Amino acid sequence: MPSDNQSFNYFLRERGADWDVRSLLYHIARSVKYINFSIRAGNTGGAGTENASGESQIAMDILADKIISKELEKSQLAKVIASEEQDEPMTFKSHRGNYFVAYDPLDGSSLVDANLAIGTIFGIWESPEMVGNKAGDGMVAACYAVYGPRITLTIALKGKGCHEFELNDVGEFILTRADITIKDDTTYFAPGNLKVCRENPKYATVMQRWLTKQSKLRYSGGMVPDLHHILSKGHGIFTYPKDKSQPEGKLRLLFEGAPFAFLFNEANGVGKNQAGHDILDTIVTDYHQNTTVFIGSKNEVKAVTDLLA
Ligand code: P6P
Repeated sequence: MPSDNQSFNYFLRERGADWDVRSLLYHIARSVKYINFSIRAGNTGGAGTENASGESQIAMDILADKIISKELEKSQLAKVIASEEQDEPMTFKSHRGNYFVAYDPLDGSSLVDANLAIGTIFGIWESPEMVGNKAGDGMVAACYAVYGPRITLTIALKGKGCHEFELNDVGEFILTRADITIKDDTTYFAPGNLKVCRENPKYATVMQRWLTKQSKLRYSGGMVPDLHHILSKGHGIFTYPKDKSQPEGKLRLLFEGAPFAFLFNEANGVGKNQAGHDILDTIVTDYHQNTTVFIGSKNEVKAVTDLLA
């Protein structure tokens, strides 16, 4: 159990996190606080624009993106940053650090007008040379925020586990769960892209498996709270297969798949694609490339990707 009131910074120092990574995470935590305020005060209306993936943006997508890019600029440690909401990465030549940070500023933002939980996702790599390498090469940390009844920030550091912090009433992130571990089997499922059952009977077989097992459905349409549910309960599976209109899948490799695969690997879970390969072994060809996503309890992910093979 974590000791009382262990602050974000104290915990990272105690776990021996690299100073620069701690500093980047400090700025990320600050951006999460500002985004949280903007969600509670901001308008949920559309911005009339689209992001690089052709998804319509709401005003908060753009505000969250600005908040994060400003904080990462202040850190002086990110040489290149890439946002799901921007076509091209941003380079800061004068920065002393050489890190690459990819982020999804407000994942599931279309759910905010329904007052459902949404989130922000970050991946941190030690250098900006990404194209041609595996998505997991040089990845040093990943984290995500959930804006729900509680504001949580869950982080994973390479080889140092996966840990949850909660924003308290004086604006500090305090440790709530250290060394989160995912069990190998599960009775929860979060099935994305259900329309695939019609074009791929094997996906229908997967649904039948879960109904036969009398597993419990836990799916909100927001990847961040849906995956946080798995880390919170200690077991589960989240699936998002490809379909004819999205042959590489819908979710983005650098902004969603790789950060969550990294987090779940650090929590003894797995993050695979539909072929059953580790998402982190995917070769990066484009900042906005897509991936299929099968994340959670390792035995369940294996059973499901075997059924889809
Ligand atoms: P669908 C949200 O737009 C998102 O990118 C993920 O957060 C979520 O898992 C997925 O799309 C939901 O997709 O097809 O169910 O709307």
